[in-house]
Amino acid sequence: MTLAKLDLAAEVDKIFADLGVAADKYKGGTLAVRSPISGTEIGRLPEVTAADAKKAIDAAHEAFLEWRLVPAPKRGELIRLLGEELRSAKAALGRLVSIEVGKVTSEGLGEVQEMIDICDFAVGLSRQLYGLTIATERSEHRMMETWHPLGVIGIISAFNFPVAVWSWNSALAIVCGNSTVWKPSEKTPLTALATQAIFDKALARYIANGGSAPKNLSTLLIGGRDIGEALVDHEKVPLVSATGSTRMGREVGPKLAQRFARSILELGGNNAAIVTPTADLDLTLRGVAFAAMGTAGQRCTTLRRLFVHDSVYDALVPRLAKAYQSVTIGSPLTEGNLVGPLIDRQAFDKMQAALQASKAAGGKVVGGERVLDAEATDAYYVRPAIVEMPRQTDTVKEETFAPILYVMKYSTFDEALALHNDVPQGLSSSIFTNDMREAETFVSARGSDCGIANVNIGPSGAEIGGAFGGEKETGGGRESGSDAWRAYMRRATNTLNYGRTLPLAQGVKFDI
Ligand code: UN1
Repeated sequence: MTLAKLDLAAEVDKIFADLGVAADKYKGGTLAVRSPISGTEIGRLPEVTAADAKKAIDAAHEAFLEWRLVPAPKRGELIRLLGEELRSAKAALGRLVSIEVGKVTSEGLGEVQEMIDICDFAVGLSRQLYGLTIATERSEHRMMETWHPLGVIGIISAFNFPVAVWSWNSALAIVCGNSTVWKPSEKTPLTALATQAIFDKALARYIANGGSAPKNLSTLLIGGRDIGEALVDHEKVPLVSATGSTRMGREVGPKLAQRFARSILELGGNNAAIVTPTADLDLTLRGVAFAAMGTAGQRCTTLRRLFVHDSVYDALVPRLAKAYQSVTIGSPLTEGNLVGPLIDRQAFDKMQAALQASKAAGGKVVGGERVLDAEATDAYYVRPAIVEMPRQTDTVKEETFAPILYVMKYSTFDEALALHNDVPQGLSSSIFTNDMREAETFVSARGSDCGIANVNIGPSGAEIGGAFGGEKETGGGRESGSDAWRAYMRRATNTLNYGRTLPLAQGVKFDI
């Protein structure tokens, strides 16, 4: 069957019917959604206005005032149920991710697994929101710190991880005692709607089991840019976690700072890997192939720059180019395909422009051409491109959200490190080496300047247990594991005097 003839709208109907979502939630509205698999319309969602958004944020604030009083382990119980609901909906939601974003089946399912994983993490965390007890300089005093819920957490997410990023933020925010308001990408509102329905099921079970939770604990707002602005501008939103382009971050960051609100920014990446003389080339080949071509090059963590040592260049790069020519491209719903479509025409145009610019700068391009256009004129499948570059040009230093891997030669390790860090972005990075000195240097203070630095695995596909995020133009935010939860709480330092005298700190005297 040709791509254009796939009845994806019918599949969407079936998924929503199973999740109990009424058709008027995703049909007959103004926001049209197309599946990148076929380019055909699969939904038309009603949108809210900025005024509705403001009211919804006020209501979320009311929810916060109640939810913060529920003990954290009880809040964890809600997220435990969310994890259970996600487990039962994994196949359906994973399929919907594939239909709406174009991810191949295992990656669509993997995205839902990432949601389940963060729920498990957050459940444990709900009993571990620890503060310190600190030695005081005064006798019969005690000093400690306490972590309190923060307020309404705004979540602005991107198309490429349409639901996992919501869960990283929401699972933590909710166990931390906050309410959340979510503005998903306009390209992927259907998966957001499905996720909200799954959350609502968990909430209904939590309440049926005797749990207490306010209305409007988790709110989904479907709409355009003005909804994001409402979140950024609303005084009752103390933290906005925003994933997207550096351009978006440059607008959102200063606006939040202006009103002293916090931000977690997850912006562009321009991730690189260094392949050294001692690298295991079979492993490198597989690591590079997944990191550069997986998700059709549309992860923030996608591998975009490869620095290969002179001595292994000819042993690796032709093999890699061959893998680029033989990788299976096609419907992500067909088992065995590894590369699905780009999200839309704009992504395709940007990819072509970057390839043109790299050619003009002396790049040698393999791949990059559009394929399967005869089967679906409105879908944009491309052969991933591998581009041998004479040097790291301005085009290479930009993030193009498409499967383009720029390959460059190096001769000394220090030169490779310098090139590696010489870009504005700082999300993820890798080194392929069996030389302990190189590996350790790469992850040391003078090595990779990124938030994520790996050895002998590619830069993409991080687990949720670590903190996720990056430096420089990537925005500095951290989400997911480790102590990223602290961003969703406010810290109070408490000093308690259980004596009968009033010694002042620093030996100050004030006797009246
Ligand atoms: C993103 O691309 O926005 O590390 C997030 C990874 C995934 C998350 C990517 N776990 O590639």
